[in-house]
Amino acid sequence: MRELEGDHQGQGLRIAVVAARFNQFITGLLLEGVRNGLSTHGVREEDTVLLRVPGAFELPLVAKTLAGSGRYDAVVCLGAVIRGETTHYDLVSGQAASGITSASLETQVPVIFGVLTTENIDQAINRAGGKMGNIGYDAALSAIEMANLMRQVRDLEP
Ligand code: INI
Repeated sequence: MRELEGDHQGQGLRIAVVAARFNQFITGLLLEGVRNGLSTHGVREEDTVLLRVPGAFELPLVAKTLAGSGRYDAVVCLGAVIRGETTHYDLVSGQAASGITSASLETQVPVIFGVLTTENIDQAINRAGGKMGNIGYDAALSAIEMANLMRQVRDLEP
């Protein structure tokens, strides 16, 4: 059976990043992880763009517009929704997740879910460069891998 997999070579890829300002002390750390993941895998600074939105709820609109523009190979969404901090945690995190999924499916461009949804601040810190790694870095690698896989998917013979 033929097997296809995206690699982590980012040379020539154009990547857009959308970052929520809400809980910026966490999303700023996620952004550092994304920058690190992209640059260490060959994505050039001039092939990237960063857009900031108020909160995770606003990520899908900007992500979908970028993905549908035809200018980017992948879009990375960054946010931090912390249950202890909000009564509408489920609403914000659920809408962010379903909106990001729709943005990707409707444009056929990878839109990566780099949104932390945690019970408390400590869990968020642990996943934003702490003992559990940095999901921003992981999101950057997912963006590169998916962009490269989708190129192969589009090139498949009928
Ligand atoms: N936005 C977040 O990104 N994380 C949160 O934890 C959060 N809380 O706690 O409410 C949050 N709310 C703001 C929301 O994303 C929108 O910006 C706001 O509702 C305006 O549409």
